[in-house]
Amino acid sequence: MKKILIANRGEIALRIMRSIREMGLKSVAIFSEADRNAPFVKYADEAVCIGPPASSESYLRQDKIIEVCKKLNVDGIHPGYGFLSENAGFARLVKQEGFTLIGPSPEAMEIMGDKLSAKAAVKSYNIPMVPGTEDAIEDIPEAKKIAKGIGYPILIKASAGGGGKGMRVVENEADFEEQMQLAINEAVSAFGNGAVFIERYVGSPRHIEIQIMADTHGNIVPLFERECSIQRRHQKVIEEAPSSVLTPEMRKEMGEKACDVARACDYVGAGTVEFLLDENLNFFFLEMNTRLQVEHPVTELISGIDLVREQIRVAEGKELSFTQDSISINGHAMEVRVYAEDPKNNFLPDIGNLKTYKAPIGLGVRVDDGFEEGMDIPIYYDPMISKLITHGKNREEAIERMIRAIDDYKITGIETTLPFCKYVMKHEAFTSGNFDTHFVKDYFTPEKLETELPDETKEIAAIMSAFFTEENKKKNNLPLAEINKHNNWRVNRTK
Ligand code: MV4
Repeated sequence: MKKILIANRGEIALRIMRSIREMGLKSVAIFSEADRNAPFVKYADEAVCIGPPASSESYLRQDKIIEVCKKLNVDGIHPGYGFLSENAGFARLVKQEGFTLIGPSPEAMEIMGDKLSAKAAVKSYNIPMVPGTEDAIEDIPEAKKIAKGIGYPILIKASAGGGGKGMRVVENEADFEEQMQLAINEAVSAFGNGAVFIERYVGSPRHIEIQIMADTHGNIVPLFERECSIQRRHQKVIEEAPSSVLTPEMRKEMGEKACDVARACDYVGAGTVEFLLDENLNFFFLEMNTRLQVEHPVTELISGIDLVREQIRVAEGKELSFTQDSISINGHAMEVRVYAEDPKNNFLPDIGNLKTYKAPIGLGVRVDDGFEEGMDIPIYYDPMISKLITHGKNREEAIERMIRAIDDYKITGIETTLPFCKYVMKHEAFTSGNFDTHFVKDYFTPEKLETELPDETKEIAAIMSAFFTEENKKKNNLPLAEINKHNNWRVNRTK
């Protein structure tokens, strides 16, 4: 491949282009009218505007993307995450038109895109799964019998769902019928597919996922785990690698099972196998994500492997550049997602202008962002501004570095989730490693965030303090040093 089109925007488009450039290849950006001045557009070797701001008229326009590929002699397409990245129809179209999709086959996307078909595909591989039904439930009395057998509480999940959409907890048999009907209705309206199934409800799980890489020569290698339990409404907020609870034995076992899941769908490229971990550290396969994930940088930092470079190599038919024996975990990495959301106001999106934007730098700090100072955050897309990632020799150092980097990150003009992330970094449940997916609900309220005074208020306070110091000095005729002994304004104004 010589030229790759990135069918995405923002930080991930930029991140992909950096690897493309390092490999001596050319990049093509597509962009919407809302992204005309975005850094990823300027960074690309070529860039084409493909439509108005709405995703449905730009980043999701399969026909226009193919048109650009033909016109600019593109060889491969990298879909990033979101948008068309897990769209089997798009993967098929790309192939038909003679281009290479940097990702797995349409068939693998299809199998893993449906939870029941994923379970069926891995059945012969002896993958641990939460006890539940293998098929969609249709008959209510029959389903009630199964639920009773599993034991309440149970969870109803939509087969076409994922990332937590279309899930309902049922506490007892009396609620079953109503909840099942609601789940089916929700699944029909959200996914156009009413298939739902039952699982035992794991009450306090941790979310642990395994990154895998597979090539077309039959090599599949697990690149260790990521711990993603700190999330809010199924939106991950903090991710890290490695997990502080996995033993080397569990890591090996989960890695092997993740490779089996990949094998079950002839997976090629970078993929992620999600597991739930219960209170007793039993793990269960949940689903497989057939794309490069938002949180991939933590894996890159602990493994030293450029996942995008490997994706491109694999798409070219090359072998993975590493083997299981050649890789090991180096230190600890932590990622926080910086959203344009106000944690003091129920995480309401706070899009607007980035009046000040200064990203932190220094040893062990990586920022994957897609904005510059003075830019507007568009209302049309996900409100993620950047990902702040730190690397240290151990977890403690990665956390210390994260707190420093959060303090060094200067953003004004909009509220961000940075203060919330700092709160988590300092919380005992987090630092001890003793937390689950309920962390935010259990430990966070807006009052937990110290209210930082606006800069103008601090300036006024400093001026007033200086003024009265002078006044006092005149009145009392005291030397300034004597007054300042009792006056801490210089110190206090920065608090
Ligand atoms: C579960 C579960 C408890 N028991 N399955 C949510 C996202 C989707 N991938 C699966 N999810 C869950 N499945 C059983 N049988 C709890 C969750 C869950 C969750 C999982 C991972 C991370 C955050 C979560 C938040 C709420 C619920």
